[in-house]
Amino acid sequence: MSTILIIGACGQIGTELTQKLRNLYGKDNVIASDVREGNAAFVSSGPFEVVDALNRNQIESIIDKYGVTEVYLMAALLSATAEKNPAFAWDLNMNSLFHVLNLAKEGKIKKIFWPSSIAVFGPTTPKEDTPQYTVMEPSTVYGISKQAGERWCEYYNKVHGVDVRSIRYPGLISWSAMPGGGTTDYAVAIYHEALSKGKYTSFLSEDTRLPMMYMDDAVRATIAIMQAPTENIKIRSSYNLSAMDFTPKEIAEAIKAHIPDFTIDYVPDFRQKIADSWPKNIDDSHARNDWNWKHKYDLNDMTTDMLKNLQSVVE
Ligand code: AKB
Repeated sequence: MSTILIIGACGQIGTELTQKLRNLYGKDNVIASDVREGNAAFVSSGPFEVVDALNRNQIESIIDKYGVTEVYLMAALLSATAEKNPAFAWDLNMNSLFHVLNLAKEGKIKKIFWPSSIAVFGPTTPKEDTPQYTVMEPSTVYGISKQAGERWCEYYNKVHGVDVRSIRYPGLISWSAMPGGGTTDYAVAIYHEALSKGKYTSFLSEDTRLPMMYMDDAVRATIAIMQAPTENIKIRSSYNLSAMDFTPKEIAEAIKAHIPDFTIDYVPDFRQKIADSWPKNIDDSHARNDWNWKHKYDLNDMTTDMLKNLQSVVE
């Protein structure tokens, strides 16, 4: 039986991942942790510890306390925030990874999940159907840290036998927790503001196409790659993963099908340049072949589900 530690459990992915893992493995076998206490309901649904991802001793003492076998390292600074604080982004994104890789190398844990991102690609990468193996010259602080992290994951697997598994997440859309500091965050904010104000000002231009995924699919993929037999995980850097791609104009049209009076305008800011450096859509055939990945949600399914869930939270 696995005992799981989630570092960064109060973030956008961690919130839903923790609940799903607790349903699957039992609440006492899934230890949520974050640098500060999360909301009371979340913290009271199972064990919670305050853990700074940069403090190796703290991580190690929680591993010892609970007999942790698997770590999901979800703490990171995302693309927009990282541009504003490069030194801290590099420190957090790299050194938290080294801590868990080294703990695995020393035999303290058996398996690691570490998230990478479409941000590993850059302006010289082919933008359509971006292949698994291609030119990778990321031009953002976040992308550089994820690209370096991927190289270290593969190195620790090949040289030290560490069982580390990773996905290059596209932009993630969810209703239960807000994202923080990403370039794809507009695709979450737009639903909130469609319901609360009936209008939204996009910080990306109307035709900026990016790869995206509903959180339900992202959490399923994360658990699927961790549960797959070792021999199926043939890529130890990180897997391309894809579900849908759309522009701000297209997501606005999908919302208008439910809220006919909804309006959108466009005032691009510094995040436009980040988005312009990323792919429009992704070829994820390796994930589909190696561990049977299949997405469920397209733009219309996601829009229906997002609006239904957000409305029930507001009511
Ligand atoms: C971001 O926008 O920074 C993230 C990502 C694509 O990794 N959502």
